[in-house]
Amino acid sequence: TRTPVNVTVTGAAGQIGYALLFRIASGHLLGADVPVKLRLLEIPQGMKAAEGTAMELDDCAFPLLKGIDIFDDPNQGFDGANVALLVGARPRTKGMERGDLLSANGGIFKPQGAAINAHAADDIKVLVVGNPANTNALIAQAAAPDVPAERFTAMTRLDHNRAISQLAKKTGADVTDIKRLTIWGNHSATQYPDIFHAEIAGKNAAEVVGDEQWLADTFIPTVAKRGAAIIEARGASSAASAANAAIDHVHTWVNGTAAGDWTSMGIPSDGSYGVPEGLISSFPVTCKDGKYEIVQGLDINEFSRKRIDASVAELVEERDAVRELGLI
Ligand code: NAX
Repeated sequence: TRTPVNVTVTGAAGQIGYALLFRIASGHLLGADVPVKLRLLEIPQGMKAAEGTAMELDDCAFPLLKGIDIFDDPNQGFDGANVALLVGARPRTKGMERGDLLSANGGIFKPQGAAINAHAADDIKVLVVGNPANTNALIAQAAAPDVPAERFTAMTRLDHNRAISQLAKKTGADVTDIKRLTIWGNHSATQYPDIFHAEIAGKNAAEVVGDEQWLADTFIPTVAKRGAAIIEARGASSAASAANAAIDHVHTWVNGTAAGDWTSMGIPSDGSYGVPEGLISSFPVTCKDGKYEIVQGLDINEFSRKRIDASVAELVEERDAVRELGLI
């Protein structure tokens, strides 16, 4: 029998948390043979609702779930964590300036990074879901100097999955026929979903589509603004699809990408593709044995170059702003 893996989830009482926890407990995060212990981290006002969710988790009698603990202290919440999903964040409210948003989130992600540094297991892997995800990941990482920087990642898998689905709809292909799609840059409206290296049933996706106008005017904005469209339709932001993407991100990181395919993850740049070193930006990556590598050698055309550069410029601005606020 395997030792249970400790999975910490912040924002456990929120809507993504509610969609996420049951799938972690049923084995979708790490595998059908991997027992897990859940550590739920909330703020004091969220504790009671988190307890209610824990009661429901109990009521599922999940064979793989070996324990649930609930905390409002990050030092306890991250104690012994092997995987940390940082979902809880401060949303942007009406009239909030970007600086206010960044400093409110700094107040969450800086202490959480410090708690991870001090208390998490040596093999800790961190996924930041809470927005602004890339920059929150940068803040947490900067507060955890003893943890290898590459263990801090930000979620662009929802964007990746959205792009696959839109492309499948456009071309009549099955989602499983689509490979090698890439989200570049920031998880924001400036993100760039790139199909120039993607394949549909082995054929180049851009050639199958054959319509640059559709790419520029429909595909890219539909993917980039999908979050807003969901809010408009549902009256609440994406939750089950975001939880699903978080499951996919960690599952792929731990268990690997399929041969001939890759995925998109927000990861610290090593300078590849002209993205300044240290920025947490989305790249095409392959995963193997619990590690990821940036796919190298892709030819970046002019259409792609200017869009990648624009999203990366936004990441630079966010980094400079949090630097100025003393958060990194
Ligand atoms: P909710 O507001 O439903 O839940 C957030 C939960 O976090 C609340 O229960 C709150 O009490 C808790 N929380 C706040 N501060 C905390 C702290 N310091 N420690 C622990 N818990 C804390 O939001 P939800 O819809 O679940 O969304 C969570 C985050 O995901 C938001 O920041 C949202 O913007 C972000 N998203 C990111 C996506 C991505 O693709 N990267 C997509 C979906 C989603 O919009």
